[in-house]
Amino acid sequence: MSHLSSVSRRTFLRATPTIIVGGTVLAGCTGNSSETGEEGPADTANSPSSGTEANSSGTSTFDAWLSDTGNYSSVADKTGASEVTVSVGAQGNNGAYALAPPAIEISTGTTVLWKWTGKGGNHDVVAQNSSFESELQSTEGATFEHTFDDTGTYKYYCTPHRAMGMKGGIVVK
Ligand SMILES: [Cu+2]
Repeated sequence: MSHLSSVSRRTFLRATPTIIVGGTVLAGCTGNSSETGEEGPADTANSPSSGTEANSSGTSTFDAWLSDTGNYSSVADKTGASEVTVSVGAQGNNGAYALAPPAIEISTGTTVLWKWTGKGGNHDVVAQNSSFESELQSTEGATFEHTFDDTGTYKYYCTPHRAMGMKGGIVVK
């Protein structure tokens, strides 16, 4: 808030340079602006788009597949766990139309347990390569599981909400 007001005040002073009334106030203003950095509209600084390079392996694998998946930012490292739970019907994609976490990295032999939240209507989880496919379910607490014995990359989606971005990815190492 103070950030925004200092920016707009700065713009105001810049736009109307004749109104330099209080010399001390202006000095304080200038000090602030050099601290926070001079250029650019404030809103671009809050863009969540970057930061995908932090995860060295796996992350870029799903950048295209999950480009319209609202709650995807990186691949969650779940390697070493014998079972990993993914929420089906989690909040995201403008409703309860998300998988959470949407992208995970697991070890071979890991069982993924999808657990329905009961929200967002009917969901299923269907692998693009047909290696697994659940029923359409809507009941809270309903589950589906699949054990991944082979390494590889698995892309999957929810049939009714695929176009809304309800998609997921699993890397098996
Ligand atoms: Cu769905």
